[in-house]
Amino acid sequence: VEASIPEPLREAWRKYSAHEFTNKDEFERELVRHIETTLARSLYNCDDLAAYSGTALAFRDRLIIEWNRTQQRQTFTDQKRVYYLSLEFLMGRALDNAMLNVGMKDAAREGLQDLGFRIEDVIGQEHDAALGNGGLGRLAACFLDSLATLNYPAWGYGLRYRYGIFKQEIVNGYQMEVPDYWLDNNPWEFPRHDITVDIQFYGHVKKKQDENGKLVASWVEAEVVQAVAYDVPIPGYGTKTTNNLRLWSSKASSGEFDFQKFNAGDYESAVADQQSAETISAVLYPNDNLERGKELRLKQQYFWCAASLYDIVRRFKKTKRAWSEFPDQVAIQLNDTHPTLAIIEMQRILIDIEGLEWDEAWTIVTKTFGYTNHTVLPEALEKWSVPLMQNLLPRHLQIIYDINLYFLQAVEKQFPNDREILSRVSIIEESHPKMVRMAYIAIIGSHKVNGVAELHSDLLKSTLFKDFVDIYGVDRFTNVTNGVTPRRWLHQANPALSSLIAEKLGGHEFLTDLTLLDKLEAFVDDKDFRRQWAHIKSDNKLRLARLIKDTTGYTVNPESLFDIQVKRIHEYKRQQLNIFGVIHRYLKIKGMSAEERKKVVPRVSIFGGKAAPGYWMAKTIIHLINKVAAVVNNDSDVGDLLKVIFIEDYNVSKAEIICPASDISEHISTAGTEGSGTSNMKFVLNGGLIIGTCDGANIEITREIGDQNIFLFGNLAEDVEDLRHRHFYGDFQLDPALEKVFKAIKDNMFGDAGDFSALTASIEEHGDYYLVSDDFHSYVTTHEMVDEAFLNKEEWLAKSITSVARMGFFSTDRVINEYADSIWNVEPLAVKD
Ligand code: CGF
Repeated sequence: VEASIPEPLREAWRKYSAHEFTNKDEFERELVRHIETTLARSLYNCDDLAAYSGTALAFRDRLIIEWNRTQQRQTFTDQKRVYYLSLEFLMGRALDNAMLNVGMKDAAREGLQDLGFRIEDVIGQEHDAALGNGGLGRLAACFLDSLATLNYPAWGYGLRYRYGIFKQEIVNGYQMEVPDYWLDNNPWEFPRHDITVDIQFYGHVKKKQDENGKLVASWVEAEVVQAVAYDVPIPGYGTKTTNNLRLWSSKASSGEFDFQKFNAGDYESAVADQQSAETISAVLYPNDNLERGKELRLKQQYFWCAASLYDIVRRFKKTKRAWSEFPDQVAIQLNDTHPTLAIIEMQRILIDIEGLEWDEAWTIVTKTFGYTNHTVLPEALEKWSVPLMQNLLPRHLQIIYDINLYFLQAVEKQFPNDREILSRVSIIEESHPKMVRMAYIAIIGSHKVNGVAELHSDLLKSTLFKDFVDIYGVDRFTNVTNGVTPRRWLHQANPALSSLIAEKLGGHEFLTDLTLLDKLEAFVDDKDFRRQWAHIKSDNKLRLARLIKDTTGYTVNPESLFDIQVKRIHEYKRQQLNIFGVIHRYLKIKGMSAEERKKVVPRVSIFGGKAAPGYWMAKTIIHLINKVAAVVNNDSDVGDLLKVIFIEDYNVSKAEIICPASDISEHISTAGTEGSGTSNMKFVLNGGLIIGTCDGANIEITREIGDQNIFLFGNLAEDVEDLRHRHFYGDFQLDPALEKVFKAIKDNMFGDAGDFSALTASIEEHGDYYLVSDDFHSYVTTHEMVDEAFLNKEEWLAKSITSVARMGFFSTDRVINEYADSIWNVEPLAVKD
């Protein structure tokens, strides 16, 4: 490509090519230029928001220059690329991250100061890009950061929702949902009106003969919606690599509106088509770990898969390689089953459009795809009804039936005397209506399937996907334990700690090789270092105390033990266990003498997280937390000994303030239910200890940091089934301490008991599926150990430092390298300065 452009032309382009600013003065020039020309503001009317926009535009220019170069490099070297398909990318704010990743934050700080602005105020103007629900979406965002930092040729593909996850408001203790329109003032995306794809829905399938007389299927009389690309540059840290996140937006394909209808005076229905097309990418479904089978969701999934695959195939076809080389050039990772239709779409493209034979096509497909499973929760496993699929995607349903037929034939050959296995592993569930099991397609159509923590991957192999292990062998199933990016979750969220570590280790290399943190252990006994470490934690607690004051009005004492649980609200994550524990503590304090109270370790119990709008039990838990807060926080008898805080609208930018401020954080899911968890990693990386169950990545965190540095409690995964079984047959006794908690609730101590009866009944009357009562005793006694340990400040500090020093394993850089080696078979691209 390069050689085809004549040298004089190249020379002229080189001469006038845009350049990045490289110092404070150049940054200021760019900033003022954008404020005056792009934003039409001036010295006299530039507020913080305009300063933010100007700064973001200046940095965006920098990113896009490197983005262009990266894309050219990737095209010219023609190496294998990775495509990460995720319906969620929970990016948070971009400006601070961009400044740090390109290494220009200090220049920006000084430049802004020269012009009369404080960098913190400017950064604080940015709206979070909240295109995700929780862990799965945030993991995808961390992956993008690591892929760019490690110079992998990689693209993310997602949907450009007009509304991200809703904003949560707490009104009278209840969660209210408010739409989050985040696109105003978003300088980080580039609309690509030249990159559009027509996507079909509905219609029917006709068989026709091609020019060679072969019968091929063709999908006809379908409705067409247009996908428009929006590109978001993803800068790596300390590298020139800037990768691309391509988000698709939907639009009516027939132009603005139907002119015939318009001319006939039917203006409303003329724009209706356009509106219905735009609905596809309008809103992120706000469920975490729950699938509901709504048609619009299936439309979203196909729209995004088809547009992304069209793009990937178009790029491949430009190289003029043979189709058999596709898997050598392309690795596609499915983030959960949401993009499973991409497997079917790829097969359709190869057989219906490109004319390949079935087997040849299927070999290419299975070599290309990898599938990551994030959960064993049955309610999260996607199934689509056959009639729905038949109507919306008639050709895809045929292909699914064919895949199933060939697959079941092979299974039958392999297990000739086992009829049962056929119905167990069939893609089609024989229910009313019949359902398509998406996870099975994802397994059958991929060459590797991975879970996200060791326990989770083991459970997949021994329960959910056991039959498939028997069919394909164990090698198809692997584990890649999750991580977090240390750039955002240490360097950006906790700059003081990052500097202190850099000072001790002689530089910031640990940010790209987190295993270097182990050198910190040498300083555990260094008095001065400990003092600074403790000081940073106090400052971070003060910062959180200010956020709490500003958002809830409550004053908390930063000397207290900060006990934090922030994540989606879900019964399996057991915020109910936590709030019952808080009530237990409250009742205990109330019953103490003045003398006994002197020994109580003051505590602030902090909660945050959103409940899916239709998840009534989760909303009840939020309500209870807020009602308990109202009582406890206004009880002068208790004072600072206990405070309860619910932080409204928990999101990525709040997490950046919350994670560095914990003394202890809670990761207390019923054993065997949490895929991995990633906030556990963020908290420990910032020097907080954790209380947790033997679940998800808690187990590997324990292995790395040592069991003396973590507070584990509760039943083990292997005991859960038996306990549930016993409850089911009536063998259940409410824990006596929990009974007292329930009595307080029923006595209307926290408002109308009727509001919480479903919650208490789920435990004492309906089998306690999440084992709250079974774990209650060990939970509260472990909390007593936490209090005890907190009193010994020096010991606590040693635990905190040692834990951070041993967290090297949990970087997404390690995670991405594992995916690259064991699943994608891709190499990083050499980048020269
Ligand atoms: O994915 C989760 C999260 N809730 O989004 N799953 N899903 N679906 C798991 O529950 C977490 O345990 C996991 O850390 C996360 C990312 O793999």
